[in-house]
Amino acid sequence: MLHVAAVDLGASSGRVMHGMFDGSRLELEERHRFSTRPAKRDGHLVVDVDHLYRGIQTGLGRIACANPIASVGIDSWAVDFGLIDEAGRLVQPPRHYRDGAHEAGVRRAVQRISLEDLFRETGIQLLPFNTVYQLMALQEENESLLSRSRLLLLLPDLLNFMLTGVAHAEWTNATTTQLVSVRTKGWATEVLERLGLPATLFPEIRSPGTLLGPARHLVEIGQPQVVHVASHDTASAVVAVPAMRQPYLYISSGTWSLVGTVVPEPITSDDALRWNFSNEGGVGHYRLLKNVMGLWLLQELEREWAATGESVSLPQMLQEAQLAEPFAHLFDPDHPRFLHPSSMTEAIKQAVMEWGGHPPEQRGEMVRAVLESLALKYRVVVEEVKALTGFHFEAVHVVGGGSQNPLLSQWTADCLGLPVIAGPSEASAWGNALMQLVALGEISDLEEARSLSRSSVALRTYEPANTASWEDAYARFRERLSHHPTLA
Ligand code: ADP
Ligand code: LRH
Repeated sequence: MLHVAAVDLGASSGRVMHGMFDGSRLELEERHRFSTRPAKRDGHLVVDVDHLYRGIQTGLGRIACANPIASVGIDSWAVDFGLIDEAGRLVQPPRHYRDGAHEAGVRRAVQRISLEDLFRETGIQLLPFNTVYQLMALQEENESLLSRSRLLLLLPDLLNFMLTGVAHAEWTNATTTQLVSVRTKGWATEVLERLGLPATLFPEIRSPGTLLGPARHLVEIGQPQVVHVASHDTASAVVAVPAMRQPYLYISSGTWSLVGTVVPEPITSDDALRWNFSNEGGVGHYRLLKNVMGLWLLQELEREWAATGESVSLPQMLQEAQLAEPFAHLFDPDHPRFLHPSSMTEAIKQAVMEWGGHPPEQRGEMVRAVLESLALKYRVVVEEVKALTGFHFEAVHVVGGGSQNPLLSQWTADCLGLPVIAGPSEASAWGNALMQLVALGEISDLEEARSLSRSSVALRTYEPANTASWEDAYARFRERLSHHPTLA
């Protein structure tokens, strides 16, 4: 039996999964889970790197006490990074992408390069927290910060560096910086120059599925090999999509919902620019997708209710939502106000009212509003994906924690008029473990990985029903979107 450790740092929780491969079947079991929510320092939201590192050590220790770990792979949410000085230390705690300070970076960037040029060169959608804008904001705040920095390491690269002492940039996550060229597939040097960002900050890019080196700082657990997996969590999730054939449609459903397909080459057409699509690097493909705000909306509502003593379980929330009136409080879940509102409850009410609706008051109404609006927004994005690619889809694969939400899965099927194939719920960890097997030479390629994921995970199918009323709601949703367009 081969034992691997898949560390998946999702935007709400981090988990260390124990992968067990017997040559034909892969099993994954959770050994440790910890929060990845940002900390607050000096008025900013920051990534608590020490907390993440300790969580990783604890999880690895739990696997290693019973089994020798052959390899470790780390994936995480995209775009966030640490700046390292000459001594290999962080120059300051990495900012978290939900920190409000990045907006200034967008303004600074567009003074130097047009958003259109940036998109055509990188193929990445405008999200105000992309690494490029975070860097521009830091540069504006503190001119000396970048000159004191020797290297920029995205979060998984930073943690790999802490384990091994080796500094690389893994390809899939590097593309989310909006600083990798779709033409050369290396760092976009002309863009860096126009933005005044030092090219020396950016380490050599390495492909997923390659060995990085031994975890020399983990002597107590035998210094396992560290592998470059697809270190962007969404890229790892796409590796594990259990699709039988191309083209396939997926929704990676967690804190965010990433809705898209895979394409052999980036699509940077006028429509892709207008609709704000991304072409993120994948394993042997590009991931043509768009960010939808996702279950973050629900997570924040849960948190706010719990803070007022109204603690309620997810199944109960879903039951209440099912009893609420359909399509009564629709809104665009991608309005920038939802990125980090002081009150999610108030932000949703405001958005519903701006669309001419009555604000939801009851918990069930609120949850129903969120889930229906997400399903309708998925449909908007799916129609755009179809228009961009000319692809025809027969089903949609929903992976990630959200694939365990039966109501959202059913409504997604109803709204898209397509069967939803739900699972795996820990897709990023699966993709992570599978790429370790590729790097170790245990399996040969992505196709084999995909069929291993198909045969090892229980999937659930939701057939579309009630499509006529969803069709109606979609027409109304589109009309309101066109009257109240929001960026992205
Ligand atoms: P991330 O990787 O971004 O941290 P996950 O993929 O773990 O997120 O998804 C977390 C979300 O999945 C939760 O916020 C919750 O809405 C949903 N989820 C997780 N478990 C369940 C469950 N058993 N039933 C319904 N929804 C669930
Ligand atoms: C999902 C994700 C997504 C990014 C966001 C910052 O966890 O990686 O793909 O856009 O986090």
